[in-house]
Amino acid sequence: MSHQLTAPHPKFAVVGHPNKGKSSIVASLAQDDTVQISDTPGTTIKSRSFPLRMDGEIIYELFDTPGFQRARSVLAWLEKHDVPAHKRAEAVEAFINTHRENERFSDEIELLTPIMEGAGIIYVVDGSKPYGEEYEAEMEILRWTGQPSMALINHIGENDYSQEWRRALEQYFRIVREYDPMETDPQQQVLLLESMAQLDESWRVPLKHSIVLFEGRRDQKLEQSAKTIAHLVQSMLSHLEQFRFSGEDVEDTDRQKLLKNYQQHLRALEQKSQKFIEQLWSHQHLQKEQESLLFEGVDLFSKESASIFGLSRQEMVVTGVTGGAVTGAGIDLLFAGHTLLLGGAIGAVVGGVGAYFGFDELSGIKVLGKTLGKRYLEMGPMENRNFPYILLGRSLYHLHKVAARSHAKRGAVTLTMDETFKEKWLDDQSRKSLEKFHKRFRSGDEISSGEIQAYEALVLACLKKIV
Ligand SMILES: Nc1nc2c(ncn2[C@@H]2O[C@H](COP(=O)(O)OP(=O)(O)OP(=O)(O)O)[C@@H](O)[C@H]2O)c(=O)[nH]1
Ligand SMILES: [Mg+2]
Repeated sequence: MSHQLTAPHPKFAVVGHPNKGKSSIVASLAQDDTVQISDTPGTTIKSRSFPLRMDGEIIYELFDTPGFQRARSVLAWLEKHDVPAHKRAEAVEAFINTHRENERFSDEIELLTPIMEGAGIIYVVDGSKPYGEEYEAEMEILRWTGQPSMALINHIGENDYSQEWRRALEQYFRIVREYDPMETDPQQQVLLLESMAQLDESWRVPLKHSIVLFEGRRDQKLEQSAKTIAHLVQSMLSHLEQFRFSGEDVEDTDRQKLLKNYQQHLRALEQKSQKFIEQLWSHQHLQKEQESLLFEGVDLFSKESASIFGLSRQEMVVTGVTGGAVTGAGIDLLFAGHTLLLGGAIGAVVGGVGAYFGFDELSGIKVLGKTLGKRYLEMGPMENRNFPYILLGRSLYHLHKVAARSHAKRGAVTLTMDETFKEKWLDDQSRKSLEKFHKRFRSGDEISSGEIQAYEALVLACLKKIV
């Protein structure tokens, strides 16, 4: 019948004991970084729905719920009613109706309500803590609801009690899986969606569909990211900054002002591009918190940035990009075999290196409009040959961090990187291919849309090596 077509989308209530990672799992599955997560038990006090939308359509809906507080009392109430198995769900309904106004059971009412309204159950436990009988009342109550259910073992701490958990959970749940909400491996997500699809016949089709969309959306996000980065490189390299000066002669302060404006403009372009990519990967929260994900203290034009992301002298020679303003390239990678913390340790590691971007090394300065009343100084396009690689390295590094950041992560972003990052995305061949475009971008000539597309494809290929 046609009502099949309008069947409601699958819904899942993520339930369990307080502080076991329920909200973290919701954040990871709904790819939503606004879910409230903290190490204080009882953080979630209201059930909240997180629909996963793709192209305006709700694919599935997850309910974040408070943890059980009085499971034993609830179960005692239910058991007092001593109903046959086919009436147990009605007893749960009766419990909700009877205690709706009762503060004592507000957490249980909150978590049972979406289940009784048709949500499947995802029961979450912490496999790093031993199993205990106190969980049995919770699992028993869930059984009384009669709704399809599965269990997820999360690991918050180091210890591993998953074997005993598995044995206990399998008594109550047909499907028991491990899941790590801090992990962004798309394969893990797909495997879980496949398990969820097994819970109810009518969810199979929509959830299979969601897997296809999910994978397609990841490709879209990668392509969109490559486009954004390609556009960033092109617009930075070709940028012309003008500065109107008033006096007869060009003063040193005018030149400095122009350079400052030029650099500011490029920094702003990079930031805008990063925000766009964060949004694309659903990390709006990073912006709301005014938390800059990256490059705290590692300025676009700093020697640190050049030494981490730029080409070494040897790479410049191999790529044939010597000549022009290459000073920024004069730094070979100085760190080897250790992990760096961006923003902190880098200064210490590369301190003492003299060569880095200076005034003239970005671009020459022209004086325009000599004969007219208005006179301008102009800077650009970018002449520094190493700059596009530094910019690409920074952009890819940022993307790699954003794409790998779980939506369940909260708090400060610790950024560590090692000297192999550049090797991961850049080899001799891709460097040579990229260089042809960089040369075009800094020529100041009109760039055709075909060229831009070809460059985007190159960036996408580099980007796929690191995500
Ligand atoms: N390292 C690690 N920490 C986790 C993991 N899952 C959850 N946590 C942390 O455990 C704490 C509790 O996570 P929440 O997701 O808020 O747990 P909850 O079950 O929703 O808690 P309540 O809402 O209080 O019932 C938070 O500090 C999380 O960051 C995990 O897989 N690994
Ligand atoms: Mg919670």
